[in-house]
Amino acid sequence: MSRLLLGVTLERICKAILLLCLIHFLILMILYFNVYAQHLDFFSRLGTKNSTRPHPYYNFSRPNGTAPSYTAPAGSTGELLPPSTGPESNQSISEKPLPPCPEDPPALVGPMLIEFKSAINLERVKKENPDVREGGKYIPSDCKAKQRVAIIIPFRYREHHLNYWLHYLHPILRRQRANYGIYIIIQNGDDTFNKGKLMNIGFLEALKEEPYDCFIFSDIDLVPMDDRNLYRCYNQPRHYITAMDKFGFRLPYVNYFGGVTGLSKAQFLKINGFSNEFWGWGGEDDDFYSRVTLTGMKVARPHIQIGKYRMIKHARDKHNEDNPQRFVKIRNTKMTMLKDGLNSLQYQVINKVKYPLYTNITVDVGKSPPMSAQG
Ligand code: UD2
Ligand code: MN
Repeated sequence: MSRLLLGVTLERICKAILLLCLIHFLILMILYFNVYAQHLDFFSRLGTKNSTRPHPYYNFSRPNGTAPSYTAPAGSTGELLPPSTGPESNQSISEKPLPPCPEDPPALVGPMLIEFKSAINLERVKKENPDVREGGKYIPSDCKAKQRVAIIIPFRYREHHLNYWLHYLHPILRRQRANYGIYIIIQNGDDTFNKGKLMNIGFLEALKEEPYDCFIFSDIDLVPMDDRNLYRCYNQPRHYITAMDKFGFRLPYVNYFGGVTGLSKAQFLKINGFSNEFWGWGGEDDDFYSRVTLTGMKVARPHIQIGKYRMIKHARDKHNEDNPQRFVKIRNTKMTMLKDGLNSLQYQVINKVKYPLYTNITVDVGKSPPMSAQG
């Protein structure tokens, strides 16, 4: 009897152990499948992430340059890649070759409304052009511009005009995908203004900063009315103005070369720059035109629909009176141009300040010689 009892007890213990083993096995199986399922989920999520959400610098990391174009977030102008924010993005941009900027930039809008009545706030202009760097420099981040363009502006006491110029020109130049820098060359003191000298100084000083290929010399009071008027240099010196409101949307004479002109570095060197000897208003632009034609070059202009300009109305400035010597001087360009220009330029830089939207260079150009010595 006691043996039978012992046998039954042993059998129960064995069953209990078996049951425990079974339960243990089941628990292990459940745990195992749970963990495996999580892994599956993790990998599947990883896979989905990779295929639907591009890496922030995805555009730059494709080897064959066929990256899908960046779509700007709603509400933005849709024209630019986001500005670089840190070393990582800079590195990504600089390491990968960018495609060349298009000949016809797609963001251009064509004819624009230009007016000089609204008040301009430069802080707002800066906010609206966040990718313009210190000193008024801009480099397109989504393509490589063929030319580096220095814009040289002769200046004294025209802050009001400068604000309009910056307000209109920065967005235009950015849409044009230009790689550019803005140089405001200020004549120090109240002596007679010398625009030609300021242009020559701008050329040399800009070249000290960057290896510019193209130089655009612009009055501060001139704004293009169509952004298809590309601020670039061509195989001939360029006059960007084909029609101006000041002249009833015509030009005063066919050889007129004032206002906004552009020459490559080689073209400007070939003509020995501007004359340094035109003190006061007038003539330096006609002399400049003669330099171009006397060296066998021709001036080209854009189509009349594209080359329209507005000039801010203004009175003649003090210390920039008519230069009575100009008529004699412009007859002698052929004789004077080889010894009067970049190769005879004398000046001193008084200071250079880099503002967010432009670089200011204040210079001493010397004094005009007495009238009797000017002939
Ligand atoms: C015409 C020409 C200009 C030049 C000038 C004669 C046009 C559109 N432009 O302009 O290129 O040939 O005649 O010298 O026809 N400036 C100052 N402060 C001054 C004086 C001049 O900043 O006190 C600068 C400023 O950039 C100005 C430029 O020099 O836009 C030309 O002077 P202007 O505007 O008085 O001459 P304007 O309009 O007759
Ligand atoms: Mn003017």
